[in-house]
Amino acid sequence: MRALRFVSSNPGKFREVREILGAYGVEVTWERRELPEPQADTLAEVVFSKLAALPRGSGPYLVEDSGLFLDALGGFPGVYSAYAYRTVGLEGILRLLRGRPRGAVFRTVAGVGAGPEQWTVTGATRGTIATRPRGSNGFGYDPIFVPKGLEHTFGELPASEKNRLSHRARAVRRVGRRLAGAAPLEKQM
Ligand code: ITT
Repeated sequence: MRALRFVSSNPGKFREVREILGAYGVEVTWERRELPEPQADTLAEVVFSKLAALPRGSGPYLVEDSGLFLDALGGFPGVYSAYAYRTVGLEGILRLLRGRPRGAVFRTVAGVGAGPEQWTVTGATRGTIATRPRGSNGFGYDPIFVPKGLEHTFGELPASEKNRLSHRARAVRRVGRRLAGAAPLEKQM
């Protein structure tokens, strides 16, 4: 079995990632910490900064960065989603969207760092923003995000359903497929 150390401050992300990669025979352990996130314009830049902050001597590591991109606001909050969540919160986002089109995309960039080797994959899920928060499953923006084709928010769906459809699941399954097709990742010296 291959193993990855997932570095993130977010327990909800860890639960999802562990479940998804388990299906590929990849065991995920969690290093709970916040990696430095520079001010950056793209999720990929943030992911490469996170990978660069990890010690070379251990790993292999998995990190990811995600964001909610609102059509009506030119993609805001996007890479600033954590900041927007902490400051204006779900209610603030709902206020910003009043009277505006409600389309949105959730995006994830996931990165694997194994010594000198670093690579990223992406995943996205299209949907709409609900008019009020609904459901208490998941975390973050889940109570207001309705994936395309469904009527329920991620907050109302069971974890298994979010893991079938989510931006993170799509990115992390790509990690799983790539690892499954690759030679075992050596523990880096
Ligand atoms: P890290 O330590 O891994 O960076 P974080 O929670 O700071 O964890 P992000 O910067 O990637 O993660 O997340 C940006 C914001 O978007 C943050 O407020 C998250 O709660 C939220 N978010 C990320 N993925 C989400 C998801 O699948 N569903 C709902 N909200 C999500």
